[in-house]
Amino acid sequence: MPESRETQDTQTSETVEELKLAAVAALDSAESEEQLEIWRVDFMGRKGRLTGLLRGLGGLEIDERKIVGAAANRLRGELEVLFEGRVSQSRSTQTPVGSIDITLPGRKPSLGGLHPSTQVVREITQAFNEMGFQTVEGPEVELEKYNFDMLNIPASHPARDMFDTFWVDSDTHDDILLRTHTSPMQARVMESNDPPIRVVVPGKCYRYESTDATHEWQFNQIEGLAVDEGITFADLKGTLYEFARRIFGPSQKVRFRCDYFPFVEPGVDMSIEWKGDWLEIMGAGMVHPKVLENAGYDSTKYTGFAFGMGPERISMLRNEIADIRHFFANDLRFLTQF
Ligand code: YSA
Repeated sequence: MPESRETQDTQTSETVEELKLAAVAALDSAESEEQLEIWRVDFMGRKGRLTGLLRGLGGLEIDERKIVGAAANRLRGELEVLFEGRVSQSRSTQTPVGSIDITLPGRKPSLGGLHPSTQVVREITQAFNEMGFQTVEGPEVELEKYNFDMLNIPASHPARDMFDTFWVDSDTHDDILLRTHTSPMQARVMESNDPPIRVVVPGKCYRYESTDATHEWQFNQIEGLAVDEGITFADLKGTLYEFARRIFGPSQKVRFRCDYFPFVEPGVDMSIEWKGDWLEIMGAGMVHPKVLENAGYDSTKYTGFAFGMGPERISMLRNEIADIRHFFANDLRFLTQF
């Protein structure tokens, strides 16, 4: 009868359930491999409690036998998994003295490495350090004043269009942005130091622009600034020739062409000869007198030169990397090649 079978099913599956509760509790309290083995024999062994339950199935009606048998077999599977888990947990947490196999060969621990951007940034800054430039760093979240105004780029200046800027939402300020270049550090360094100045400034920059093989929305730049009495354009060229020699090799040809940046006068870009072509690697020039004056320097007494380059682009040239987006895609197949 349906009613009595239902009652019987409930009773027998409760028995499986009771066994499950007892087995799980006993497994939880087993504290050593010996106790785990005792548990295995008690519950899963040939004369264990689960085997006893399965043997008792013979006395049940065929329908009941099917139901309880299926539940008991499911329980066997579950208990086997739990047991294996506890055994491997116990082996991984306990390394009893004497159980170490000293004949096993040593394994090399896997070490991380420096990101390719970090590598090229360090190489370039070190080259300038050896030429007497000190490395300084500055904020990536910057004030409009330093990123633009103090660099002779007032709000109305069309040169602001050169920089696609990420502005930072703030209830109290509308003048905070992610720096579009490392040049704001020219103003910050001059504002808080007297000449002579010779610094290089590596760091991340951000531009709200579409990405392609040579443009990322985040990238590094390395800024350079030298200010002193009597600094001329010859010092700029000599320093950058020496940089190219150190980074690209002794016979590297370079080319300077006129370029425009509001914070220099005159302004140039520098290209290197690469596989029969000229490739631009940085902007540079003599620091504009207004930029010197904005920082409180006497522009009749002091002159200076400055430059800004993209280290990822330089790494791309030297390592034949076709797409700048590899640098920040976080793919180990790329990163581990450096
Ligand atoms: C110019 C004169 C100075 O006296 C000092 C600095 C400068 C450079 C100026 N601040 C500037 O940012 N110029 S730039 O827009 O031409 O960028 C300089 C370098 O940064 C580029 O040559 C390029 O190597 C890199 N760069 C610019 N936008 C990039 C980028 N790299 C990757 N992705 C981008 N979206």
